[in-house]
Amino acid sequence: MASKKAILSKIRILITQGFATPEEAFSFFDKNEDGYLNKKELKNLVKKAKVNRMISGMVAGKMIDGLDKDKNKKFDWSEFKLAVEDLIAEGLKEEKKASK
Ligand SMILES: [Ca+2]
Ligand SMILES: [Ca+2]
Repeated sequence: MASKKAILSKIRILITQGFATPEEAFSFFDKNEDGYLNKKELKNLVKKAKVNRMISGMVAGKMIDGLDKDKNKKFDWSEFKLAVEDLIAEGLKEEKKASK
């Protein structure tokens, strides 16, 4: 099974390279336009990031468990933004390590 790091890096690449801004990614995956990414919508994002379909539901669930601050089982924009900022910061660290 793919490591957590590999999965997060795929998601980061999707958001940073597939979309001009994180806002754009958020509204793209918010299919029902309620201002939240629920587990199903997040699962779509994970699939789109080319994470193995077999584990996409689990990955989406884990993201919500770990990053859903107000525990309403879905991401609002501020939660998503924090998650993306973390992902990008993590990516920069990796790049620094790799260039040493
Ligand atoms: Ca939604
Ligand atoms: Ca939430």
